[in-house]
Amino acid sequence: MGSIEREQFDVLIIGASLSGICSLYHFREQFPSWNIKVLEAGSGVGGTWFWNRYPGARFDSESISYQFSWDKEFLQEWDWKETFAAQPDILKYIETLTDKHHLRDHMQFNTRIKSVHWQDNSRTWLLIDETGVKYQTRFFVSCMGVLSAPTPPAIPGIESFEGQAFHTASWPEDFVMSRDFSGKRIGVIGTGATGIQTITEIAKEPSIKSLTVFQRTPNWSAPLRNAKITKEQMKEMKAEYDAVLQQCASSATGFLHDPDPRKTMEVTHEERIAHWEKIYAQPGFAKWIGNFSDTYTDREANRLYSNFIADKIRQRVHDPEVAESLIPKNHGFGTRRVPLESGYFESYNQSNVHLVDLQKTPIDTVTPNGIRTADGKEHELDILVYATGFDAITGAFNSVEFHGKDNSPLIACSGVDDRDAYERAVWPDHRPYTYLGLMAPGMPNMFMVLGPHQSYGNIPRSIEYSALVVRDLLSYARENNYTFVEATRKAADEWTEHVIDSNKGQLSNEIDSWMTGVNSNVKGKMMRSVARYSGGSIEYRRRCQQCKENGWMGFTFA
Ligand code: NA7
Repeated sequence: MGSIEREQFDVLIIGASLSGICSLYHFREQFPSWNIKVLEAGSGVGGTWFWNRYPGARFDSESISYQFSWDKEFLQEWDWKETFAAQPDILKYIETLTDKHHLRDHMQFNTRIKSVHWQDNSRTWLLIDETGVKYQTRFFVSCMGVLSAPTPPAIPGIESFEGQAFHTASWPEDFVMSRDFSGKRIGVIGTGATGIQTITEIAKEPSIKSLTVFQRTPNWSAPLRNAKITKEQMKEMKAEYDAVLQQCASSATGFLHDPDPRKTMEVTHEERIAHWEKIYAQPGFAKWIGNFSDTYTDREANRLYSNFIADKIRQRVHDPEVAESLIPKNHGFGTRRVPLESGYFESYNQSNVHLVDLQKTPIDTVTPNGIRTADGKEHELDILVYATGFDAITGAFNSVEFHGKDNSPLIACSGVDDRDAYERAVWPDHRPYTYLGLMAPGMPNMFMVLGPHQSYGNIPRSIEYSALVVRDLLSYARENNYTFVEATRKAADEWTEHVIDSNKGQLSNEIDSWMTGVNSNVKGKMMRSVARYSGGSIEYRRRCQQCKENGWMGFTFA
C-alpha cells in the first residue's frame, strides 16, 4: 500500500495486546460483516508479554486467574507449568490462543501509529503510521496498554555510555544470559517490580562478574512463593475453573485474594502477628490484598504492618546497613504496587552484588565507562539496564499526536506545550477526563479498553469486561444506524468526580508512583493525578450495567 492510499475500516484497534486480542475476538463474533483490523507496532502478539522479555519476567497474579474465560475449550486444553508463569510461557499461551482463533488474519504487525485525527466532515478517524500510510476508520478502539511507553532515565551523560545499554522493555532479541552476560559488569537502574524481578535473576547467573544496583527509592517487596504445577494438580485446577472465575468476579480487585474484613486494632497483638505470618507464608498477593481491611487507609495500621515486613527484610539481608537501605522509609507497605520476589533480598548477600543507595550518593553523571556518583566514585560497567518503568496510563496516548473534535489535543502539559494547546486539551497535564473510562468528550467514536479511569486489579478480568461493554455499545449504535457516539460532558464530569472521590482516604494518594501519575523522566508529569478507578471492579461493573440499562445514559448518538 502506497503512502497516499487510504484503507477504510469499520473498526480499527490499536495494539495486539491482551486487550486488543480480546476486543478483536468479541467484535469479530458480533460484527462478522465489518472490516476490523488490529494495528500493532511489534512484530508479534502479546503487548506487555511480547515486549517485556527481560530475565525474571513473570506473573505475580496466579496463572489460573490470568487467562481469558471466553474459550472454555482452551481453558481445558492449556496447561500452566507454574503457579506464577514465566514470560515465555505466557507469550506461548497468548500466541496459541491467537492462532486457534485465526485472529492474525485481522492483524497487521510492524505498524506504529504516529498520528490520530478526528475528521468532523466524514465522522471518521484518520490514523497515519510512521511510514506515512493512512487508515480511515469509523470506530477506533485504543488497546494501547497502561504500561507500554518505556521511559529511559533522564540522567546527564546517558548518551555517552560506551557499553551496551537497554531498557527492560526492549531487551535484546535471542538473548542468552550465560553467553551475553558472561564475565560482564552489569548495572541496573531501578528497583520497581521489573527491577526486582530482573536483579534477582541476573544475580543468580554464575557467569557474571558483578551486578551493581542503583536504587533511588526502595520498594516494599515480599515473597512470591512460586511452585511448579504437576499434571495431576493441573487436572484438579481445570475442574475448578468456574469457581476460580466466580471468586475473581466477587472480589473488588479481580484477584483470588480478599481483604480480611477485621480492622488491625480490633484484634490482639498475637492475633495480628498470626494473621500477618499466615498471609506472608501464602503465595502471591495474599500478603498485600489479604491484609486487615484498614491497612491502606489507616496510618497506624499501615505503620505496624510495614514494621512487620521490615523485620522480615532485616532477617534476610546479612549486612545491616544494606538491609536499612532496602527498607522503604518514605512510604508504607502497599501504598505503591507491591513487587513480589523470589530471593531478591538474598541477592545482596552475594559478594559480587552491590547496592548503590542513591539517596546517600545520587548519580552525578553517566560516563563512557559507567556511572559516577556524587561521592566521586565511578562504578565501571559493561552493560547498563534501565529498569526505570513507563510513562504509565496516559503515556501510550501521549506518544501519538492525538487530536479530536475542533482539532483539540488529547494531552498537553503546562510549561511543555503552547498555551492554546494546553487550554484546549482534553486531558491537561495528563489528568484523564472520561466517562466510565470508556470514552472522553471531544473524542467521538474512540473507545478505550484498559484505559484511564477503569478498575485495573487483575488485568484480564478488567479487559474482558470493558471489551464486552464496548462491543455492546457498538451493537447498540449499529442497531440504530448511528455512526456517531460521544460521551457527554455532564456524564464525564460526574464520572471523573466520582473517580477522584473514590480515591480519597487512600494512603497511596500521598505517594509518588506510576499509579499517582508522577514520572520524573517525562516532561510535564510532575503533578499527582487520579488515573485509576479505586471504587473496585464490582462497583465499576454495576455502573456500566446501569448505564446500559438506561439506554446508554451519558452517551449521545447521531
Ligand atoms: P516502576 O515501578 O515505575 O519502577 C521504576 C524504577 O526506576 C523505580 O525504582 C524508580 O525510582 C526508578 N527510576 C526511574 N527513573 C530513575 C532515575 N532517573 N534514576 C534512578 N532511578 C530511577 O516500573 P517497573 O517497570 O518496575 O514496574 C511497572 C509496573 O509493571 C509494575 O508495577 C507492575 O504492575 C508491572 P523511584 O521510585 O521513581 O525513585
